[in-house]
Amino acid sequence: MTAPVRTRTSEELIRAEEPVLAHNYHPLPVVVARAEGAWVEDVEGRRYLDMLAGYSALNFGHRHPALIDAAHAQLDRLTLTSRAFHNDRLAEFAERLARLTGQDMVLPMNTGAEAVESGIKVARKWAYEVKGVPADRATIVVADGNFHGRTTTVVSFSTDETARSGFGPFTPGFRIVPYNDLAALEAAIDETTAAVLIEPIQGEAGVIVPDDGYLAGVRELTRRAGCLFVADEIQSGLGRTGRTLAVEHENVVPDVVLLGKALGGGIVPVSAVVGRREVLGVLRPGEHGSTFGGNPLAAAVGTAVVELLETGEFQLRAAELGAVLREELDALLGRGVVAFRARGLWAGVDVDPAIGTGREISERLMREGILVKDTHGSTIRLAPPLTVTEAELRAALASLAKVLAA
Ligand code: IF1
Repeated sequence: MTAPVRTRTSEELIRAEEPVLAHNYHPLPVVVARAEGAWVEDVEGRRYLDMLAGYSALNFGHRHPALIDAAHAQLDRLTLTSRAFHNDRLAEFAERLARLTGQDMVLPMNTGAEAVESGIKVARKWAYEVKGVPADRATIVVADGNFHGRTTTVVSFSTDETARSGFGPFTPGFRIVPYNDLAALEAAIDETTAAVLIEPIQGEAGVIVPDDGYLAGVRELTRRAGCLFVADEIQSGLGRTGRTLAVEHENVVPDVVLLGKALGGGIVPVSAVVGRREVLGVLRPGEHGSTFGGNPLAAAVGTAVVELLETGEFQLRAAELGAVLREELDALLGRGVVAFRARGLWAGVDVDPAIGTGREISERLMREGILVKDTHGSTIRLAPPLTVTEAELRAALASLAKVLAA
């Protein structure tokens, strides 16, 4: 890699952001300048093991050669057409993504929040046109503690006051029930219900893995009630949990699956709504769209991502290394770790609050050369690239042990 012209230090760059960059984040004080695989390097050349992987947008690591090659090749040929015209990359992307996820049709979008918005629109339209819900009466049932993005409609049904407060008035038509509670879900569904929208594992809430049988129960309830099961796999999907989709752990096939993050290979934003023909088939020309959705560069990278997942090797790695992660975290129980939840290469770790907040632990880990991100309170989340080696993973957990013991 060629070194960029160095004009400012990390400290100077952090200070330079303050007056010109909206303060909607509070990043760890590390300024990343280069990255490869599971490793990132800051402006001064310090190296860190990336145990966050861009919130799972980097499931295949930084700059995976196959993905970079696909992007380079496409950059040299065609990058954007808009959907006013066809492009020669989109058919293959849709065919292979639908096959990978066991669905019929694909609606390509860009960001996760857009996929969620699109899923909501499609579910509502399906409710009016197929189910026969009276106009403008459709409801969507969601879970307490959800995280589905930042748009005004999506924060309308958030239960996180920080994410919501100050952004009203909100979009109506949502009912919130406790997560992992089938009885509450059943009680909330009625003849106006278009869909149940949930994360198969709640990420932002702290990697909350529902009880065995919950996802199968949601499938059964929605089938019986004649409403859609929409699974937000934007964070849980594409290999992270040891399967292509987290719903596969319960052999569940939702009516609609929302994908994002890793679908763009850590290169470009690529998201998609994938679903049954009966559902996505309700959209007709002009009713929904996006300037960038399905662009040839996104389709080329997305196809290369699907190709990596078609081999099954990343899902297998996530499952095998997930066992290592679980073993290492088990050993920390009572040694600074109060509790943890894990599936595949993804864990939410509750640290003894007496040791520090999640933020403080994250800062101490940063000084040990390990990058993680806190979530609420004293919880940190671990989600390394699926390309991480067992030795790197164990080293990261050894650093966590050291920080917790200090
Ligand atoms: C932020 C968390 C991760 C998601 C699920 C949709 C979206 C997300 C299940 C929207 C996005 C993000 C976005 C980022 C932080 C982040 C996050 F901490 F909030 F929970 F990943 F861990 N569905 N997740 O997790 O996707 O529009 O961002 O592409 O908003 O600060 P997006």
